[in-house]
Amino acid sequence: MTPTITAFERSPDRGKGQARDMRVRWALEEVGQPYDVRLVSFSEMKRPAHRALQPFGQIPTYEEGDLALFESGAIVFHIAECNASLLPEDANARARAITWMFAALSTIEPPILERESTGYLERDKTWYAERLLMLEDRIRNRLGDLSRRLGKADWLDGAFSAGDLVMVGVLRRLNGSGLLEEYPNLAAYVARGEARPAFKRAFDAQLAVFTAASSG
Ligand code: GTB
Repeated sequence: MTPTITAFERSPDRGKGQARDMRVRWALEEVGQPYDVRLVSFSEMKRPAHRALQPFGQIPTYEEGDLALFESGAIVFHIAECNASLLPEDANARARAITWMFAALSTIEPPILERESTGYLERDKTWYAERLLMLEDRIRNRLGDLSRRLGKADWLDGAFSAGDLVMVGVLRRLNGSGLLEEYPNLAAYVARGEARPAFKRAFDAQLAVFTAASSG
């Protein structure tokens, strides 16, 4: 059964692949699963029909037969569980790959999101510059630890896994901040992820949505 995901009708990032449907698209491309996309506007996202799928009125969602999921991490996990190739078969290696998905979402992403939201919401405050420096140092703490753990390896734990997919998706949110470039092995890690054919297909698909909306 072909799953249907939701994505922004017009992504605020202008097709840079920062919205979280990108991670889901990438996972689907990695496992070779065709999918449909239902585009939603900001107002549609807040209506009861969409909230029945996503209680917080956000994208992405995932529908497959009777199953409806939200939370990009849970969706990527589901895709990885249903298809070989994104999670190792060995039980311990599989558990470690899942651990990296959680680490990406609950240890690395929060300070990155905090920095982003201060940029949107607190830019006019007298203490903005000071807070930004503090938040960037928090991110550096996490990136430093991650960089040491990755070392010279290509991926976090052996072969590319859903853990890497989610981690690269999270680290990409630093694009344009200059922070990632302070850790050359992490910058190279993200570039390796972005060079994967499945990433490119997913990226192009979400960019095509933005391009079509802009030219229409
Ligand atoms: N924890 C949820 C998940 O992982 O699925 C978070 C989902 C989420 O934040 N969705 C955002 C959304 O629907 C889009 S991805 N926002 C609309 C709303 O809350 O009303 C976050 C996002 C949005 C825009 C950019 N950008 O423009 O760069 C980047 C990321």
